[in-house]
Amino acid sequence: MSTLKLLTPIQLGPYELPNRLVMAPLTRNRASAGDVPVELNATYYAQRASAGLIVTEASQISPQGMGYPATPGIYSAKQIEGWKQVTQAVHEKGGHIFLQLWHVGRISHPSLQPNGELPVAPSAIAPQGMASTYTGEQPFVMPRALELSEIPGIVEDYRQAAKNALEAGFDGVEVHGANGYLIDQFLQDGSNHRTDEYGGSIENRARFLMEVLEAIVSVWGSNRVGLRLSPTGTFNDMHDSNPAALFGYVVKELNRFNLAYLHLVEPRWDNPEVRDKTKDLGAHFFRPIYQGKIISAGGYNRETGNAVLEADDADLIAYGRWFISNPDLPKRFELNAELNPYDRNTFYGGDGKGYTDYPALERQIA
Ligand code: 8OZ
Repeated sequence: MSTLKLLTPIQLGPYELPNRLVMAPLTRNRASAGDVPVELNATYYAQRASAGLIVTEASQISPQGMGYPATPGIYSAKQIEGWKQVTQAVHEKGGHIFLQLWHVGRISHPSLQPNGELPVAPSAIAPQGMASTYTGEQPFVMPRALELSEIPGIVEDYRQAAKNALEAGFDGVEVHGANGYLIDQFLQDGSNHRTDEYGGSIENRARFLMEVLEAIVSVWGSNRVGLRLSPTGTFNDMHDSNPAALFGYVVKELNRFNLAYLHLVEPRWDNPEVRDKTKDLGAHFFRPIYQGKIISAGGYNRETGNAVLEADDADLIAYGRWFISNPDLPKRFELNAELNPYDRNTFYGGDGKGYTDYPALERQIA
């Protein structure tokens, strides 16, 4: 029998999870027209219900929050109905599933926005790089800086999306504060040059996140709400003049919420150069600052993930690509079985190929 700490139970908020493997939030671009989840998506998530916790793919809280083709939303009645199939299918298999709430901010494109409008952001600063659209990649455009008077409306969109998630039968929600999307754009001074109470000081830049958390906690209570941050991430052209001070402050502030967890995107362990330069901002750095549970994500395998738990730097480990290709990942870790390789060509968009057709062990042995 395996003695992997990864496979020991853990209490997360009100839930007793059977293991410490989290299925990471993974954008797969397979929602149907109207950005509605369908049966195929329910099958995919249900196949992975043996994860201690599933965090869904990022799901836009409003039409304005969308930034990629065929990502699901959580603002319309049809989307709520679509998600119900997903939560029911996962619960029938005994799993737990949180919905990730998303607003992409400037990481969008007029072709994905209502009435072809400009994407919105804290400041009119265009990210370097390309947007993903229905007609392929196109350069990011200059976003429109949000008026001060618009910000409460976006906080309300988060609140309503949180209510919708409750109605759809989720076990909790995760706020996407990572990877260069709207919340991260407010946090980091490379993308936030505002001069009002949402810009300038660290406290001001963190205000939007705190207001979003308060709104969502008012719906769910604190212990079924998680937050994802990426303090060292550079994806989507993110940078900050003092990330240690910024994220140190933010994480300390989180203690007043008693959230279900803090989910940290680590610098990639398979890139030692990056890790060495930034090691002070991984889970190890935040462990003494944060009083709640920590999920660590970042290119882990069975051994490296378990080692983080053994070192007590985190409580759970999120796996992305390995959960794509191995629906029964906890079982495979238990048996130390071989893993199915993943096919990057089918990560984003398409049908069941590379989505619901990765075999579980039983099917391979049978
Ligand atoms: C990869 C492709 C599209 C979106 C993220 C939601 O980085 C994403 C994402 C990742 O968090």
